[in-house]
Amino acid sequence: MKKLLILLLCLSLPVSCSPRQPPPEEDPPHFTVIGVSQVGSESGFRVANTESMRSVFTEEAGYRLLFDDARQKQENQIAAIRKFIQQRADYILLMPLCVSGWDSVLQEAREAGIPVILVDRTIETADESLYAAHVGADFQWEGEQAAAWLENAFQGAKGPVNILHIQGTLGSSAQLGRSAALEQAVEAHENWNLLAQLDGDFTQAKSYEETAQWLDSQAGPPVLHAVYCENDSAAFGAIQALEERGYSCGAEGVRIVSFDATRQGLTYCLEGRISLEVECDPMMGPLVEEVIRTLQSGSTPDKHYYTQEQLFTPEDLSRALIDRRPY
Ligand code: GZL
Ligand code: ZN
Repeated sequence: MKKLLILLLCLSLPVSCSPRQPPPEEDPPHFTVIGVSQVGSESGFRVANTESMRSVFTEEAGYRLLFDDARQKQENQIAAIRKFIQQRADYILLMPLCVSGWDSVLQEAREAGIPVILVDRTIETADESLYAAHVGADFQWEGEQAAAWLENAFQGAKGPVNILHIQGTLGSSAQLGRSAALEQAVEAHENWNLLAQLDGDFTQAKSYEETAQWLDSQAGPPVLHAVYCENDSAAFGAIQALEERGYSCGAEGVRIVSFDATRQGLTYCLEGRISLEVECDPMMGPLVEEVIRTLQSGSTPDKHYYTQEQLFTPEDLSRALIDRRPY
């Protein structure tokens, strides 16, 4: 009887009948998920800017990058931000194509508790709390450097200084800043004539097309003293259209000023075809990571982190210097 009782007792005890559980998997590494909404791949600057993000936010460094190329359309950027919210990104990097139309989607990101960092370009909003920080350039400052160089180049010119203006993507903060600087300088010099403002959309193809069409639409070949190109891609397109029509670009001919200072732009400058390059540094990955680290530590980052930039003229350049540059 006693044996029966003991047997019944054993049977009633809870026992694990499955084989021994393996030790709990160490939990998968925690990645910081970064959603990146990039403008597109319209220029050498943009390609380098993307490369800078990819080289900083690697899996080895503990990041998972969700990357979207908006192909120059704001609605694609808005859709990408909504996707990053659904994917519960930890941070969103936005390179905003243009300055307006962001408030509602940035409110959705704020409601989801996801900090947004503006990279490269910035936005116009009444509510600056919609973004944690902006890392990029001061485009008005860049334009003012170019305008000051033109002022110096045409110092004491008695007759008219005829300027052709090839603008970047209309409504982008880069175009607005660089255009405002030129327009203010034209206002300040009564002998400067802004012959035309063409929309080159920051691409070589559109800038070439617009410049060629404008030149061919004039009664005779216009007398040009300077072409203000709002990025290197625009300069390459404008120079191609000008040289095809017999213009010489350089100190003895049409002064071309350009922005970005990509290796190709600096090569044109070394050759003298571009007279002034205003650098626009795309390598913002490390600065953006600094902002993320500040946020992760619970501190409040500065609102603006400006890239440091320099100017180049042919005399400043050598092949070796250009080859050493990262983009
Ligand atoms: C400026 C950037 C501009 C570049 C162009 O920081 O937004 O956009 O100057 C690019 O090359 O298209
Ligand atoms: Zn810049």
